[in-house]
Parts: sequence; C-alpha cells; structure tokens
Amino acid sequence: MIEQQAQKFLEAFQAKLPVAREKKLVFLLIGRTGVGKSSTVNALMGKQIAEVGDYEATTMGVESYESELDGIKFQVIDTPGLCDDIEEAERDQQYLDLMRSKITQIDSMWFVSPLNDTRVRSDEIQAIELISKAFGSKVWEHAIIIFTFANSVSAVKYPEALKKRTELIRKAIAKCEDVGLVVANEIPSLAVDTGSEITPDGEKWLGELFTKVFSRISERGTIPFFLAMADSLKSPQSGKKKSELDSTPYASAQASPQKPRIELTQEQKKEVKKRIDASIIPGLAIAGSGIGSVFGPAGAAIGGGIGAAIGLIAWLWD
Ligand SMILES: Nc1nc2c(ncn2[C@@H]2O[C@H](COP(=O)(O)OP(=O)(O)OP(=O)(O)O)[C@@H](O)[C@H]2O)c(=O)[nH]1
Ligand SMILES: [Mg+2]
Repeated sequence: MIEQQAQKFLEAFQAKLPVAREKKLVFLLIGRTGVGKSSTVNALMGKQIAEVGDYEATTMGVESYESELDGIKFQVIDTPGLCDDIEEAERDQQYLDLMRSKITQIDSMWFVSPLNDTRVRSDEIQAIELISKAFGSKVWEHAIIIFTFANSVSAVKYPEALKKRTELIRKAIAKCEDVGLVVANEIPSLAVDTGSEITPDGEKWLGELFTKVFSRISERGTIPFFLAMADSLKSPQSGKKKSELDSTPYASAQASPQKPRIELTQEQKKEVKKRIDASIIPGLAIAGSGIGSVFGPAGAAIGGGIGAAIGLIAWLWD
C-alpha cells in the first residue's frame, strides 16, 4: 500500500520534470547598495553569479545576471537604484516602466537589509512601495526578508534585533496598497552573514536560507529549484546510514562522511518535505517508510541532477 503510494508519487514527480527543466528561475533582489545582495545569492547557489563589490557600488539601475545550476537556468535581477534616494516622481515612473518591461515573472523576491540598521530607511520604504506598485500585492507571496551582517549584533541582542527589525519591515510592507498585515506577517525573515558560517545564535544560516526561499518560491519554480539545489543538499555519502558506511571496504577513510554543502536541521527537513508534498501531489502527505525503497533505487538508476533529486527525496523521507 505504502509502496504503491510511493510509486504514484515518483510517477507524479517524473511527469513534472520535462516542464521543470525548461523553466528559468527568476530571483528579484531588493536592497540598498552594498548590503550583501550579491554575496548572499552567490552563497546560496554556491557559485559566483552576481558580482560582489568591495568598495564601490557595482550595480546601477536594473542589472540582470544569467546563470545555470545543474541544468536549471537562473536569472538574478539586482535593483540597487531602487533604493537610491529617488527625488522626482518622474524617475519613479521611469523605473517602474523599466522594471515591468524587463521582468515578466518573479519566482523569489528578496528584501535585503543589514541587521544592525535600527530603522527602516526612507529609500527602503520607497523601494517597497515601488515594487508593490509595479507587480501588485501578490508579489509578496514569494518574498522573504533577509538580514545581512548578522554578526554585527551581539549574541545577547540577536533574537530581539531579528524580531524588531522583522516587525518594522513587515509594517512598511503592510502599508502598501492591497497588502495589509495579514499578508505581510506571512513573509518569513532570517539573518545571514556571508563573512561566517553561523549567526550569533551559533546556527548555520545557509540551510535556513535555502529552506525559506524554497518555502516561498512560486509554484512553477518549486521543482526546478529543487533540481538545481539537490546536489548541494546531499553529498554522495550523506544519505547513507552509519552502519552502511562502516561495512564499506574503506570504512576507516570514510568514518566521517562528507558533508553536503547545505545542511538541513530536522525542522528544516520537515518544512522542505511539506513544500514538496504540496507541489507534487497536493494533499497526499506521503508516509515515510516505503519512499526510500522506491525512490532510492530509482534515483541511483537515473543518476545526474534528476537522480540526485530523487535520491534526495528518499533521504528526506527516511
Ligand atoms: N561580514 C560580512 N560582509 C558582507 C556581508 N554581506 C556583504 N558583505 C560584504 O559587503 C560588500 C558588498 O557586498 P555585495 O554582496 O556586493 O552587496 P550588494 O548588495 O550586492 O551591493 P550592490 O550590488 O553594489 O548594490 C562585499 O565586500 C561583501 O563581501 C555579510 O553578511 N557579512
Ligand atoms: Mg550586487
């Protein structure tokens, strides 16, 4: 029974692959210049997609970067000019038109701001309003709030800083036409620091970044993003149980299995599973056992990025 369910799940997943592999994922990054938009997107993808500028603003106007990860195409749109102090209403309209003509769809939107700022700046508020106006209130459904430079706040002040800053930005978003607090309060927030693996609470932030992006990405972007990230989430050894590793010939050399680039906690795994469930067969909520025996061999037989994704599902449900 469970195996039949798993088989159905696998077939539904595979049926979605041809369309998924053709999709180009569009990420829209909003935030003042130098706040770490490019560094954060590069950290998530594990490669240099957007240019990182050390001393000068590297991006002016609407800047778009195209890249590819495991066969999935990405477009990252950087909009620093959006947060520059725009003086005239005319420039607003121009920027709006420019964005609308360049961006036809958004799969994931990031609002990026340094954690150690104490208030929402006027240029940030302007940007929030402009984005909402350009793409409509629905754009916030795919949004996440990212606070950079997390370690500029002490461990003691960190939880409160994260909470307060999140509230303030959500409030600013809520004020936009047709948005409101109900929608704004659903927007997840997290803190990152590209200068370190961890945030002041001692947690690794990369897994949280992946999880939040994945939980908010557009419906059409879910499987493509999962395919692109599968190799980063699961190293060849990470899915194996310790007993399996011990019995392999070079057990001593493999005593500590290679870690995946992005590690997930149990909580994060649960959130990822929920999203996969909802996007493959809504309402099925597949039981754990049984998936491994169907997905494991199927993933190994296929190999490549898709095999890795199928293997990853087996591991997530293990
Ligand atoms: N320590 C630390 N440095 C960061 C962090 N985020 C960004 N930086 C550094 O800040 C500088 C600017 O980062 P970028 O990623 O280029 O910022 P950006 O928002 O893309 O900037 P523009 O494209 O110019 O608007 C670089 O030197 C980064 O290495 C962070 O979270 N922690
Ligand atoms: Mg940049």
